[in-house]
Amino acid sequence: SGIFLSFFAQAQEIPRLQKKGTATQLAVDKKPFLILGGELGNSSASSFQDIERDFPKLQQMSLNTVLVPAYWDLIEPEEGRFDFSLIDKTIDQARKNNLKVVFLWFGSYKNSMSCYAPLWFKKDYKKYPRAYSKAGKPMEIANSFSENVLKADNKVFGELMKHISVVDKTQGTVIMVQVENEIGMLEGARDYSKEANAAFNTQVPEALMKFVTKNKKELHPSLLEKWGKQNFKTKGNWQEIFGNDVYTDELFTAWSYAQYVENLAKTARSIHNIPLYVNAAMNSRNRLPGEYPAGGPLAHLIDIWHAGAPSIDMLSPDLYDGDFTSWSAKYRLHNNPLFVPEIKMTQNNGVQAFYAFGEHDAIGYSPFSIENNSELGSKRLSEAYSKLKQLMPILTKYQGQGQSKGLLFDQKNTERIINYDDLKITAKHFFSLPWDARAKDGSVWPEGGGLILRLAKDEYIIAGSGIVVEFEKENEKKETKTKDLGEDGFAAQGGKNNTQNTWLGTSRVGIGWVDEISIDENGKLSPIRRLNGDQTHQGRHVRIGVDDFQILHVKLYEYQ
Ligand code: N0T
Repeated sequence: SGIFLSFFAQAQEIPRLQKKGTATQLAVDKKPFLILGGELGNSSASSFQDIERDFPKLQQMSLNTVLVPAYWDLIEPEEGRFDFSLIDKTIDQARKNNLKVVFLWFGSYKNSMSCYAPLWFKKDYKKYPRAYSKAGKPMEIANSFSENVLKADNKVFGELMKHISVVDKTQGTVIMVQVENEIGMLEGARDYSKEANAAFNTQVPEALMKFVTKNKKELHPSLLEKWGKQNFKTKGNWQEIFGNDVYTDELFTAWSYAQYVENLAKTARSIHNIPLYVNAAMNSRNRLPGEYPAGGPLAHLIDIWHAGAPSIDMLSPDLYDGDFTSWSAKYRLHNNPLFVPEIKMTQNNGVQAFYAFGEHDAIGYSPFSIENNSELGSKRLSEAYSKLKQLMPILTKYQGQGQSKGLLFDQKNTERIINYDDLKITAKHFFSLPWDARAKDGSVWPEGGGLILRLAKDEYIIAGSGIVVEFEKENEKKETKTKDLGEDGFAAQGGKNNTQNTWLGTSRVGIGWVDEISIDENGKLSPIRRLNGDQTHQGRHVRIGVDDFQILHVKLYEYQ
C-alpha cells in the first residue's frame, strides 16, 4: 500500500517551476502563480498565539503567501527529538486564512551567524567547531567545513522536509523553501580555520573549473574579468587562478557555502521536490566583502553558486537600501528569475510589486516584518495586492513574450518611454501634472508605478497607482530645440529654450475608450465604469491618481 499511496499522491502536482518564453513561472495547484507575499519578523512565528493573531491580518492585507521562519532551535530542542508543532500551526492557520507558505530554514546560518542552532549544538564546540577570524578568534559561526556541522543541519532539515511532505503532499500549502538565511561571512571575507586554510591553499575543485570553462561565454562580467586577469588559468589554488585579493577570498567562501547548501538542497529534493532558493544580503553602499556578508548568493557570484549548488533554483535579493529598479535588474538574469523574498516595508511596496511583475516577470514580492505594517501601509498594500491578484491569470498568460513593462517613478525619475512597434507610449509620474497641490508644495512624492500589458496592437491594460500615460505614433512629430521663439502657438512654452514640434506623420493614434475594469479568476475582463472627459483630460491621456490602485482597459484607434 506504500507504493500505491505514494504513486497516488504524485497525481496531485506539487509546486514547481516551469518555463514560459523568457519567463520562469511558479506553478501552484497546476496554475501559474504570483507570490503576493510578506515575511514575518524573525521572532513572530515562535508562539501559537502570535500565529493565530497575525494570520487573519495577513489575509486582510490581501497576501496570498506568507514567508515564515522554521527555527532549528525550537524544532530540535534536544538532539534527535523533533517538535513540529509550530510548523503544523503555521500550515493550519495558513489554510484557514487562504494563504500559501514559504518556509525559511533558519538552520546553521542566519545572517552569517549561527544563532538558530540549538544550545546543545552551540555548547558542543569540539564536535561542532567554529569559523575563525584572521586573527584566530573563534566566532559564533558554524564551520562549514565540518562534517559534523553539516550532518546535524542536514539531518534536521531532512526531518522538516519529511514532515512537510507527509502533512502537505496532497494540499500544496507549502510552495517553496528558503535554505538558510542570508548566508555569508562577516568580519572577513573567509573563514581562517585550519580546515578552511587547507582548502584555500589546495587546487580549486575541478567541478568549479569545469563549470566556468564550459560556461565561459555566459559568465558574469565581473568573474570573467577577474579570471581573465590570470589568463584563464585552469589549474592551481584559489589565488593562482583568481588572483590575490579579498574578492578571491569571497569566491572561495561562495564556493564553500554553495557546496554546503547543495547538500541540504539535495536532501530536500529527494524527499519533497518543491522549489528552493537562497536569499542574499546586498553588497550595497560600496562595502567590501566581509563588510557585507561575503560569498552569499550575490549576483556577481552567480556562476560560483550555480556550479556549487545546482539544486537551488534561484538566488534572491533582500532589498533594504538603494533604488528598486537597479537592484531588481541585477537579479533578473537569463539564468535567474527574480524573486524578492525581503524588502523594506514602506508605503511604496505596492507600486514596486507592480513594477517587479510588469518589468521582470517576477516570481514574487514580499515586504519584511509584514505583521507590523502600519494602518496606511496595510491599506495601500492590500489595494495593490488585490488588483495584482485579479491581474494574475492575464499577466501569467502573456508572460515571457515581451508584452508587459513595469513603471516606477519618483521625484527624480519621472518618465519612461515605451515602444511597441510604431506606437510610442510616454508614461510619467502623476505629479508631472501640476494639478495636485502635493506636486509642488515641497511634499516628498510617493512612488508612482504600475504596469502596461499589451493585449493587442490597439488594446492595453494599464494598472497601478500615480501614473499618467500618453500615446502617439513614433516619428509623428519632429522636436527642434530652438532659442527664444517668442509667441509661437505650437512651441511648448515661452522663454529661452523652446521645443518646437513639427507635425511629420501620416496618421495619428487616439484613445477610443477607457474602462476601469475588474478581472475574474479565469481572466475575463468586466467593465466597472467608463472613464472619459475630465478623467482622461478630454481624451488626451490615461491616468491613475496617487491615492488609488486601478486596472484600466484601453482601446486605441488610428485616424488621418
Ligand atoms: C534581514 C532582516 C532580518 C539600510 C533584517 C537584512 C532577516 C534578514 N537582514 O531585519 O534579520 O531575517 O534576512 C540586512 C540588511 C540591512 C541593511 C540596512 C541598510
